[in-house]
Amino acid sequence: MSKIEEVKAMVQSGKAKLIPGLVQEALDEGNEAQNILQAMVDSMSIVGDKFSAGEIFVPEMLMAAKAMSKGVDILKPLFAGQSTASYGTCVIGTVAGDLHDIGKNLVSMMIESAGFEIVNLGVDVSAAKFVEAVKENKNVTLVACSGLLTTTMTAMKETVQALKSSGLTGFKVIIGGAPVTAEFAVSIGADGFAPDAGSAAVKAVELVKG
Ligand code: B1M
Repeated sequence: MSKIEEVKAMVQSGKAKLIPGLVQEALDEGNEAQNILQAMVDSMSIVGDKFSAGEIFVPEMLMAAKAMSKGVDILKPLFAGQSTASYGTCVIGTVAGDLHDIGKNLVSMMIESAGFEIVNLGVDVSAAKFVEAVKENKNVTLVACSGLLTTTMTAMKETVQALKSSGLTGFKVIIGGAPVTAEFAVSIGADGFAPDAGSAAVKAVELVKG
């Protein structure tokens, strides 16, 4: 089994302690950080499918998530600081009621590497907290909202509405996450949508540049 396949298998089985070493070994073998990341993303979709099929339960899903986060920690410095541009501050969070943060953290990492300062509000972030963060931080040019649950799409709508009716200006709102579509983004008044972390960074720059 190649190192990258080992990373994939160990993320799936939630072996968090083994992951940093394996990811480092995969890098040392000459694998691209992007390919290692993709292997871990693929693992999480397999985990999701097994959860849907009733083969695994929430604790296993949580362990796989912890394992992937450990792997992302090793890869993060390799994605950092690739841009010399400065596009202001991006406030990012997962919307109220939603605890999923791996995708949000990847989006944050890619937006940061595109040239934004990041204020990461974490998970289960209320609409009011997003608005407060725009008020409290300097030069906020972008607000990024992530959501993974169909049930929290209403929280995303409330967040976008709260931001747009706050009277605050100078920033754009981008949304994304597995159940989110471009049509949904338009329907709730968001300025942009992206299907994955890489395209979120591209869209972020496009929105802020105008
Ligand atoms: Co949850 N969960 N989960 N879960 N979980 C999903 C999302 C699910 C699809 C699994 C399934 O049923 N197949 C399902 C949602 C179904 C739905 O609503 N449509 C689900 C469910 C049901 C639940 C619970 C309700 C389970 C329960 O308790 N019975 C519960 C809800 C808890 C809550 O949030 N209130 C729950 C809990 C959890 C854990 C806590 C155990 C854990 C999360 C831990 C963590 O994040 N720290 C977890 C996990 C790990 C998953 C799966 C398996 C993996 C998610 C993940 O990290 N994917 C997931 C199944 C799946 O995704 N196939 C599942 C990898 C990540 C890189 O991808 O997050 O999609 P993703 O991010 C992508 C894109 O979506 C996009 O870019 C990212 C990278 O390219 N993106 C953006 C994300 N945010 C963006 C923002 C943008 C732009 C793009 O702009 C701002």
